[in-house]
Amino acid sequence: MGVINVTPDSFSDGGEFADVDRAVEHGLALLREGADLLDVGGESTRPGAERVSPDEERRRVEPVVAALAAAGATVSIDTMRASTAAAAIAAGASVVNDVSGGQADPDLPSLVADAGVSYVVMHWRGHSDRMQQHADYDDVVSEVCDELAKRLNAVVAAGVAAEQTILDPGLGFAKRAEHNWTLLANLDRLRSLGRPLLIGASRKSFLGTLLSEGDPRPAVDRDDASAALTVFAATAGAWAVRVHAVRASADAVRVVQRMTAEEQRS
Ligand code: PMM
Repeated sequence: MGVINVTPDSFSDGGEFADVDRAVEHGLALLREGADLLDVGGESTRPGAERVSPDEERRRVEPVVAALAAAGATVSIDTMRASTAAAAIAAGASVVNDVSGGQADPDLPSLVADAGVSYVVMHWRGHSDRMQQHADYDDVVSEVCDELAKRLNAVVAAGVAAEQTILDPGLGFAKRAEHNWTLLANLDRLRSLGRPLLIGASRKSFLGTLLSEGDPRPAVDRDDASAALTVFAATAGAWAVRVHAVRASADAVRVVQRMTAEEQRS
């Protein structure tokens, strides 16, 4: 899954693809690099970010989704709002990526149910302006699994078919670096929830901390480390990784597939 942030303020690429033509051009480049799916977002969720208005969010994403869908891409809309998701689905999106897992807008799960599109349900404990206050766990793997299972039940109760859903542990969302690493080392536990897994580690600050030489490594210089994590995610059977730089991760997935086939043969 290639990331297209149509925002002025995302943490790693804010402003780079804020106009429609550049965002579309970037999406087409990510497809050429091997992306199977493009995730278009118009609201930054970096820690501390303030919310964007519904009108502004829709204005940013709708033409980008429409152009990429018309070009034949499978498009995911990264939004917590039913109104934005509805506009994006009408423009051709076939996946809704809801980082709040149905908690931010109670109308979103039923919209997804009616539209019959795929639904990414991410682990989330509150909006970005205060999410790090909720980064408190006794046992992060058990708690994230339990909370995700509850969200899955809630969206199913709202009419979404379990088969429509994809689960995501939400790395960096109400999680400190050590929580992200523990979750990544226990993807088998998340997989045991029985749904495909999406992993979004690309360029996140826990990688900047790991690679720090005094100061954290800048976000755009974390792509090699992100691709290294793609190897782990693919080996652990993740359904997809959400990444900014696609080629290295797409290549890594092909290497893991080839190695897995070889291991099964011998
Ligand atoms: N991370 C970000 C945004 N959207 N969606 C899902 N499903 N999972 C994630 O981990 C995720 C996401 C934040 O990263 P960005 O600011 O680079 O888009």
